[in-house]
This record gives sequence, C-alpha cells and structure tokens, in this order.
Amino acid sequence: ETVPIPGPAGLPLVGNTFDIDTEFPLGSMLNFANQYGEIFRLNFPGRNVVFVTSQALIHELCDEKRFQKTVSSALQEVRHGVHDGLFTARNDEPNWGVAHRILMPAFGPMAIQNMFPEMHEIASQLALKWARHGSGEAIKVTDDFTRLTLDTIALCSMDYRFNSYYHDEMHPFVDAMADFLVESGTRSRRPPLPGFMYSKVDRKFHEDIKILRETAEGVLKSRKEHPNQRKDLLTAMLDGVDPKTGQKLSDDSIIDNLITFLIAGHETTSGLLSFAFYQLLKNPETYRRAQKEVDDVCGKGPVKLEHMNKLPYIAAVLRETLRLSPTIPMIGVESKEDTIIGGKYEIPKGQPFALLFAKSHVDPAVFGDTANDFMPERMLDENFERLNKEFPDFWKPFGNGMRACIGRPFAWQEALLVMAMLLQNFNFMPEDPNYTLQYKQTLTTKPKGFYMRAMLRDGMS
Ligand code: MNH
Repeated sequence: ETVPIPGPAGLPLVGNTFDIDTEFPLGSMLNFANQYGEIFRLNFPGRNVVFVTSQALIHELCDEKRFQKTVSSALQEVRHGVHDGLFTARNDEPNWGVAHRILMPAFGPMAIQNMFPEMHEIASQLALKWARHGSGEAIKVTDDFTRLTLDTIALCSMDYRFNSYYHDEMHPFVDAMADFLVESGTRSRRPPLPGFMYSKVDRKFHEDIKILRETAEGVLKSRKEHPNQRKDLLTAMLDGVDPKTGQKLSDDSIIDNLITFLIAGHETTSGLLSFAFYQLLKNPETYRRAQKEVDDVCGKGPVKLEHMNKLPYIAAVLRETLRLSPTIPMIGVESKEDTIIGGKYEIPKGQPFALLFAKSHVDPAVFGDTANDFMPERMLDENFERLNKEFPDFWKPFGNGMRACIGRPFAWQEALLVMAMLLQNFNFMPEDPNYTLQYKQTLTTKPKGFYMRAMLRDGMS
C-alpha cells in the first residue's frame, strides 16, 4: 500500500514559491517539517522537491546504490561562477573524477598537518586583534571568523594573503562572493517574470562572478610566473596527474576549483566557530570544561600540532555544534531508479530530494526529549560511535559518500586550533546575555547579530 506525499497546496504556475521566506528559507522548511513530519513535497516552477526530515529516511536516502548527489537549483546557479568544479559538478561529469583523484591526496592527513604553521599564524593574527581591542569593544563574531577562515584557506591553499585583519574593508572578493551566494539562492527561487525585470540583479550577479574569477586568475598567473616549492593545493592542481586517465587539470578547471575552495572552505568553518562560541556562552558548564581541557593539554605555551588529537571534549563541542546548527543545513540527492521509500512512498526515477539535516539532527527518535539541548558529552567518541551504530547517518554535517566534504580534515584542524588558542588566551562574555540565536542564511547559515567581549587572561602565548 503506498500513500501520497503530503505538502502545502501552493498556487498555479508559481507553486510554493511564495510560501518560502526569502530571507530565511530554512525557517520555512523547518516549519513545514513541524507541520507535515518525516516527509513533504514543495512545488516550484518546473520541478518539485521532496524533503525528508527523519534520521530513518535520511539513512535510506544515503544509500549510494539507490540515490546520488543532484545539483540542486541553487547549486545550478552557483555553476554560473564555478561550472563543473568539485562541489557543483554533476556525478557524471568527467572533471569531477579527475579533480577528485588529483586532490584527495592534497587533503590527506599529512598534507593538512603541514598546513598547521600557516593556520597558526592566521589564528594568532585574530588573537592579537582581540587582545588589542580589549574588552571595551564588542566583537562582531561572525565577521572576524570570516576573516580568519578566508585568510586561512587562501594562504594554505594557494599562498595568497587577503590580509583581512589589516583592512577595515574586506577584500572585494569577500563581498562579491557573499552577494554571489545570496543571489544564487534567490535566483533559484525567483518567480517566472519577464527577464527584463531581473536585468539589474543579473548584471550585478555577473559582475560579482567576474571579480571572483579575476581574483583566482591573478593567483594562478602569479604562481605560474613565480613557481615555488610549496606543497599546497594550487601546486597539486598544477602538477597533479590523474592516475586513472593520465589527464591534468586545465587552467579553467583550476580556476573553478580555486574559487570553489575559497567559497566552500571558509563560510562553513566560520559559521561553525561562530555557533560554537554562541553555545559555549549559553552553556557555562560546558565552557568551563572546554577551557579546562585546553589548560590541561596546552598549558600556557603555544598551541601545537601534537595537541590537536588530545582535545576530545572540544571536538565533541564542535560536533554537537554542527548537530544543532549544521552550517550546510541540507543537501540534494536524486533517485537512480523508480523506487519506494519508507516502505510506502512511491518515487519515480530522477526525483530530486532535499535531505534536511537541520531537522534530522534533532530527531526525537534518536535523542528523545533532549534533542534540542546542547550536550557535547553525547558526541565524545565512544558515545558517538554507539549512536552511529544504532542510528546510522544521524549526524551528516559533512554530507554523504563519495560526494562528502573533501575539506573536512582541513576544517577540523583549523577549528580545533582556533578554539584552543582563543580559550587559552581569553575569557569571553556575551555582549547581550539575553541574545537568542537568529540565523543569517546564504547557501550556508551563520548566527545573526551575535556579539561578544574578550578579556585577555594572564599573559598571551
Ligand atoms: Mn565542505 C562538500 C560541509 C569545510 C570543500 N562540504 C561538502 C558537503 C557538505 C560540506 C555538507 C556536501 C555538499 C553536497 O552534497 O552537495 N564543508 C562542510 C562543512 C565544513 C566544510 C560543514 C566546515 C565546518 N569544505 C570545507 C572546507 C573545504 C571544503 C574547509 C575546502 C578546503 N566541501 C568542499 C568541497 C566539496 C565539499 C570541494 C565538494 C566535494 C565533492 O563533491 O567532491
């Protein structure tokens, strides 16, 4: 017996377009999830998307034999800027496999460990800035973490310095990228009005893309003119040969992927760090335990590479943060064949789905009535493994299978280092103790309007 998939009725032509809050689409999707439960359908001009929201259904849809990544309508728009780069390539596009095979080793454990000194340097710049500020000035948390993560990925991946802490204005690349991402989302939801009504926003969209590509072209050109021995991602892309096809990456493909790393490699990690500090300030007991771990492990000396795998509680804080606030709150897959899911919903081949991690991560079937509480203890290795065994795919902030995040080890090392260095050197206080979490959404989410104050502890290291 199959049953129909529920969902809001919508209007002719535009479907559910106007049921989605343009500022915060995720909020609308969470509301529908509360209303309809584990599954619902939304209609848009020319396509419909089935949203799944429970751990059980998400687990079923993580089966790569039956489902594969689909380039969602928002990613389709991002392709105007980065084409078939790693993140936005369709599964069947040959450039994905070539770039994946060439780049996997460049994101391996050794390669990431070699990046530690440069990550440390940028993190120190942030700590120095906050130390100079003193506690008299409120920190715009997300802005400063965005400077950090952008400078870090640019330095580590291609030896390029945005020097964001030395300018009040962010590098033009930063605004261009932020606007490009917002507009990619907006374009994917826009009502089918005559084209001229969009000519102004379209012009801006393509100007932003031009800034992104020219920045990346500049980096590539200067590396070709001044070759060096750095073992960074750019070198891997310039020299790497695909073991399967013998192919190298074209210049266009290198530019697509450089921009892809800059985009994918900074918004998500910046959001993670911002949410983590929000949670620490809301949960003083957790904060004390995290700070004590850093003090016990790192003492008052510099934070070192060998400390990174000795901070299990901070790692659990980061995992729990991504559980409650996955900075990529959903991903897209499609069915490879006609099928039935959940034992009762009929699905045609090629049906697009959204896996709504922001909802499945708080599934009461997994977490009972503490689902929405911040409890890092449950994410300590042992507990995490136990949960994962009983409820596979309950935690998916880095995506799924062969299309999962390639930058995960990079992000993890960077986030652990920054947490350790900041907790070691500062005491933090919320600017507004009554602040409650609000989201700012582009293709990723970050806390909106979150400020804090930093007081230097005894002596910087
Ligand atoms: Mn990352 C894919 C989340 C950090 C580069 N990343 C993904 C996906 C998720 C994700 C989810 C899968 C998207 C999809 O299925 O459509 N990424 C994160 C999170 C963080 C993160 C939550 C930080 C926290 N990602 C990074 C960093 C880099 C990076 C850092 C680069 C240095 N991510 C990528 C790339 C892909 C990706 C590239 C696409 C991989 C592929 O499809 O082969």
